Amino acid sequence: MNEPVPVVKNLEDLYPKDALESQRARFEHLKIRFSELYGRSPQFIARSPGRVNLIGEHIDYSLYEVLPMAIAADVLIAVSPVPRKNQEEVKVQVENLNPHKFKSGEFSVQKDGNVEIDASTLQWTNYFKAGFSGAVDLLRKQNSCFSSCGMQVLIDGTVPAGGGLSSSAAFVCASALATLRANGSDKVPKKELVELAIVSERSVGVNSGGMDQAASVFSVRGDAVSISFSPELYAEALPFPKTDPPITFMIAQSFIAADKHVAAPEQYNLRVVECTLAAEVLAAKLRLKLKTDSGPLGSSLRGFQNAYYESEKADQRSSAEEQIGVMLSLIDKLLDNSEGYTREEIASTLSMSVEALERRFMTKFPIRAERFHLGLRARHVFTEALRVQAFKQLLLNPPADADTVLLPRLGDILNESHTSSRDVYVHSCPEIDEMCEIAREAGSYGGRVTGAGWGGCSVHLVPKDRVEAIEAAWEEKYYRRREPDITKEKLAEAVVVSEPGHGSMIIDLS
Ligand code: NG1
Ligand code: MG
Repeated sequence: MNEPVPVVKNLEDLYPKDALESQRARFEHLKIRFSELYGRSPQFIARSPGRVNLIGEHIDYSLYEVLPMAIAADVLIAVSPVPRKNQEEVKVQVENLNPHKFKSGEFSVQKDGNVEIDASTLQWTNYFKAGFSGAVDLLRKQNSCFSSCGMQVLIDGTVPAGGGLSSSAAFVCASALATLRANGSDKVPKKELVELAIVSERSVGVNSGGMDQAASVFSVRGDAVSISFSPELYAEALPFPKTDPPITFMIAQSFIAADKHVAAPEQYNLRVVECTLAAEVLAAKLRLKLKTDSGPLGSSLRGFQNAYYESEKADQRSSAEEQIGVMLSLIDKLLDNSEGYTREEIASTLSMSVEALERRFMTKFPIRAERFHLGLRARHVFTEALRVQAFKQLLLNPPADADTVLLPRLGDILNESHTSSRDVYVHSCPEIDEMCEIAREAGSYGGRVTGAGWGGCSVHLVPKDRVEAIEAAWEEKYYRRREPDITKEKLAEAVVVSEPGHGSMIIDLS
């Protein structure tokens, strides 16, 4: 778990056989463009993949376990370090293989490593800067005199942006890894990389949890990964049982852009605030003291569960599932589910002023909402945490009959998760709901919105022999209705059957 990010020379270690040829061509193209741009060859390539979350949606920032897997789509960053001469400031040049979509950028780095990030504007290079700064901070903690070298970088990303597959985390993780390696760290511990990428991404995006960065770094080819956050970050490969028919996931784009910089971030940050306030209100009502934890706002529903089970009120011996069951009965007793709470009501329960409440929970990302649905949001979190456990147990101890027992049960859990996302947490959208319906009618075992939602992607567990039928159903009933002239290429990108891919790596070109 805390082994270093692998350094490889051969692409065979990285991609499945059938993808090797096209990946080789892609790497060659990146190297050639690099030499054309900078007049020298790159020294290495840092790579980090996107992910699809199988189950455990919007519960990472409440510090409950999630089950994602890395996908084949990834971010490659070709790098040539530029040595620092004495005290001069150095430059970092950032170019993208697709310069029309991603305008190049250049920034200078002072000796103290300081880099300015203007998070109020939508610049893709901010994500590079975020990873860069996080890496420099880490190196300065290890050696207070450290100053970064300059860098020339060229980036190629294949994870669709705003599609719920976590292009941002792939980019931040790859940027941080590239910076660490450029500055001589050739053994980058995975856990350190993840922890710094989580904090870095919070400086440019939203108050996110840590699932995406952990999935991008820790994943192992062929397996899902179970990621827990309490008492501390921990990741473990979760192999899929070999079944007949084999477990197959389809990922489908809705082409509704869940743009992190317009409506979605406000919704996302509001959910983080609602969950944190649910924890605070529950604790206040039971006179429990919450410890500061790694939740984005310093406390979490999991922190509440821990505090409850450390108090005399609770039976310490209960299993994880029993404990969450108790949490559900507590919210029924203590939280109102109808209208939601006003700021005044919450502040009064927490014995603070509305100003103090806003200062503590709503300053970093301002929130406009008037009502806060603490009961509903907590209900989703606890039931989803239970669904993750049920899903994981089925993978670890699969019942014998895959076709008639295991796969339909897994599918049911995905469907229940979607219903909760749609009705209780309210982070799906009508288009994704429709895509889930269409897939089920065409024979999927079950499916759900994946990632932050409000657009983006859905994930479906399907019988292998239904893949084409489900694809055809989406094409006819969803994609062509929305966009009659949709191209073959766009359709091919819209739906993928992704094998679980490998996590972050360095490809050494020396
Ligand atoms: P997306 O928007 O799919 O990358 C976001 C968060 C995750 C998690 C999911 C919902 C970021 C970087 N990531 O993922 O941490 O909370 O939503 O489960 O914002
Ligand atoms: Mg993201």
